Amino acid sequence: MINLIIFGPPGSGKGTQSARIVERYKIAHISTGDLFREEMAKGTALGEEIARYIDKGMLVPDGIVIRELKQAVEKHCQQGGIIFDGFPRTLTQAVMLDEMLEGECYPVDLVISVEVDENELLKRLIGRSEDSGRSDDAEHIIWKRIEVYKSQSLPLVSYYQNQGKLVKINGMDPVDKVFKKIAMAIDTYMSKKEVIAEIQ
Ligand code: B4P
Repeated sequence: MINLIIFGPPGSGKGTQSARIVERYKIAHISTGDLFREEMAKGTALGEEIARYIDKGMLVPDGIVIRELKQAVEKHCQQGGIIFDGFPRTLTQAVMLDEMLEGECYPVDLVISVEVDENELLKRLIGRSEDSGRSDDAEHIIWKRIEVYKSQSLPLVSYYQNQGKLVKINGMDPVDKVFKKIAMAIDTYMSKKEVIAEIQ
């Protein structure tokens, strides 16, 4: 049983690495980005509201995010563990997650912060835009998303450092190499309950 958060700027590889983590550790995957894209694809009123934020590179308001997430957490929290991908992205969301997991569920064990420099983020997301069809992968929107990450999401690094749960991973390497580092952090935690602060 292990509950993980994968955290990082847009394009740092949260979705890419989550898929590998799920395959290896057989835990549930909750991606707020995927939940929102599904809702947008259904063309519901909620989906249209969500699109108004995502299309501009802004965060979806906390109220909507928390409502959507709550159901997913309740469904999975008694099972073998969860990886939260792209959530939390604000301090309010982080505090809400801690509260949501109290009682019936288990707390967050590790927060994997994947660090990638801005030029590399831009290169990856522009590369993805060629076939993703994602409205938020246009260059001017990518810059906006990076700016939003710095102002609204980066404060979470000290929030989780203060809880002694943060592992910084250098995410500049190829996908397999980044995954090896993540797996080392998870395996060390699972076998010794030790949090490695940083893996270059
Ligand atoms: P997300 O779906 O979370 O997506 P992301 O940040 O763009 O990407 P990710 O880091 O997962 O990158 P990926 O693995 O795909 O969010 C989308 C939007 O939804 C947000 O901007 C926001 O508006 C909204 N949202 C989501 N959650 C929210 C929340 N909690 N609160 C409010 N709003 C929320 O990788 C990107 C590319 O890089 C891919 O093409 C991949 O192949 C490539 N890549 C990955 N790792 C690589 C590596 N090591 N080397 C080379 N290329 C690599």
